Amino acid sequence: MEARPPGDHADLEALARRGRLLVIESVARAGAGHIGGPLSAMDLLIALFFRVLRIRPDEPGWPERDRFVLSKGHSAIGLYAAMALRGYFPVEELATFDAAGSRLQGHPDMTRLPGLDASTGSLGQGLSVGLGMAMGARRRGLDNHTWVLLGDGEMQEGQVWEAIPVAAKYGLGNLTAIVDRNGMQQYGWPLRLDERHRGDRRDPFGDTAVREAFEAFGWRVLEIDGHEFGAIIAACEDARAAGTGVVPTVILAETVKGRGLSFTEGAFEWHSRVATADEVEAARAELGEEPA
Ligand SMILES: Cc1ncc(C[n+]2csc(CCOP(=O)(O)OP(=O)(O)O)c2C)c(N)n1
Repeated sequence: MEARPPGDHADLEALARRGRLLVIESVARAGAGHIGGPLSAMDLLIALFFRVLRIRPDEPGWPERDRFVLSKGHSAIGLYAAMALRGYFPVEELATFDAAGSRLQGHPDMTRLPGLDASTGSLGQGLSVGLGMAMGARRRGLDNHTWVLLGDGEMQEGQVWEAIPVAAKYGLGNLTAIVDRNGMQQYGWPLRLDERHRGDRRDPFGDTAVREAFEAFGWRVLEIDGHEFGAIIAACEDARAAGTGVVPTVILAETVKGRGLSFTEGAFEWHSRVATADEVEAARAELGEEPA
């Protein structure tokens, strides 16, 4: 195989395209599920599972592994696609997504699928779970890192704002939150994309308020393009390097809801929608069917 120039992430881009198609196909087969959130997070998930997380897919319970919590649990199919591509289980098993008895439930169930560190789906809880993991790792002298992926709509949940100061108080530099900042949530309530709210200081989730709030609570904030693999990996390396310190890191990742397909990008109705047979074909045409 030809060596790739440094900074070239063609392999990750191909994996992300494959992951996005698996999301569309799996949700279509199940007849239910989420699309917009899994697609906005796919580049983050691929970067994490292929470049960042210290994991052993063939030994999912390895005690020294990094911990990963998908706090925005409704994006489970995106996580399953990344895990399957990484070798946790056969890609074919994605065909059981959301079926009765499947290990791949509509929201992640850690009691069923080895490799999941948390059961999630009720928004707002994952950062608290992750901070407990990070605290436990400190107490046991582990040098692993805990990563929590949140939605920007999810940032409205009160429990998130309890976990943020507690993580700083306990000096958990080994904890990193990543916010998938796609600017949309379920029914289209605009966080930032609506001009009426842009720069509006009464909107606590406006352009700069989330950054300032994290900083006020003593976190270090990195802002990146959440679809640019080089930026994602660099930010995560930076966060890991801070792991022995006492300041937790948040990575605010600018993303596009439904990213990767012309007809799902920025479209609220694709938050939770099932592709028709024609739309699945259109997705195959756009994303390509070649194996990653
Ligand atoms: C506590 C709770 N309330 C409501 C829901 C239903 N719900 C699922 S996804 C979602 C919107 C989440 O928006 P965001 O966090 O921005 O996720 P993304 O846009 O990345 O999909 C809502 C309200 C839930 N899962 N949990």
